[in-house]
Amino acid sequence: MNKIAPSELILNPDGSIYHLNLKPENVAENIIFVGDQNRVPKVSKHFDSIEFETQKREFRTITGTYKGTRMSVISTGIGPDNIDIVINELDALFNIDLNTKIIKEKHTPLNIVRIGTSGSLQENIPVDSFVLAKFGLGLDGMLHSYDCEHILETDFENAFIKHTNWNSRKARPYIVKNSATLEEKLASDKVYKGVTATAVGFYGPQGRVLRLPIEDPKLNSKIDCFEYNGVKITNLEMETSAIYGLSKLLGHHACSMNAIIANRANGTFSENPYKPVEELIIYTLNKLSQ
Ligand code: R1P
Repeated sequence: MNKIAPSELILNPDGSIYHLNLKPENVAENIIFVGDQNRVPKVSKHFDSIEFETQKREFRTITGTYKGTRMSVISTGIGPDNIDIVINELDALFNIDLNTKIIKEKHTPLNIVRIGTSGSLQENIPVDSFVLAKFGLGLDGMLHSYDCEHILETDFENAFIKHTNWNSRKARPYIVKNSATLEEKLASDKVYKGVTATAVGFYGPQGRVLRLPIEDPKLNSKIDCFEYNGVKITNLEMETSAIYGLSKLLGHHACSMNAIIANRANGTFSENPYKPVEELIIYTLNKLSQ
């Protein structure tokens, strides 16, 4: 059995994992991801009880129970690069023995649900609504660092690349499906379903122009009208594809829930963006605990 070197799986002096500052006993198998560290207590304030809390950099964790179900809520910060850290370290806490640094024989699958904010790309998906991502469309390239071909929706990707005339100097878009089990748990007629596109930045990579011209000013409108087997690209944010990709590769279940706070198609922004986020938190916690 291969022992992982200390330089590859780094622990803090107290034995906790390097960035997340967590030990295995500090985390539940049901995990909620939020981007913003200040959103963590907005989730945990609904818990029946809290057993653990820590923070290092942007990674804040609170673990407790909600209606009797043990849950952890963790802030990931912004972007797919942070997701690489968070998911690898969470997986290590459950599936690698941190003392021997050997991969455990018994695999523990995690349930990972993101509660995020996002911009709608479709006129008919208004601000303050919820979108569940059936697929994550990665425009960020992060997953290509892993051996990942076997989990990708290649025909779907090729159709997207052709439709957008994707510039080959940018990372190849990748598409990964969510967990059908979590989708079934979290869906209802209150929630739109679609494809969540994940960008590697907030401005140029999402088509926003301030002072810099962008590589393809028509990209967002090409994305808007793309359709594959009846599924449209509904919204744009910065984490979902990386969560779906790494979760699938590591044998975990993932589903991303988006509170739509902006509509990029008609230029509107929520009058009170905290309201749909709060409503999505309550909605998701209730669905998860059922
Ligand atoms: C950008 O402002 C951030 O907000 C969105 C994007 O994905 C990105 O992380 O999500 P969160 O509100 O969950 O961070």
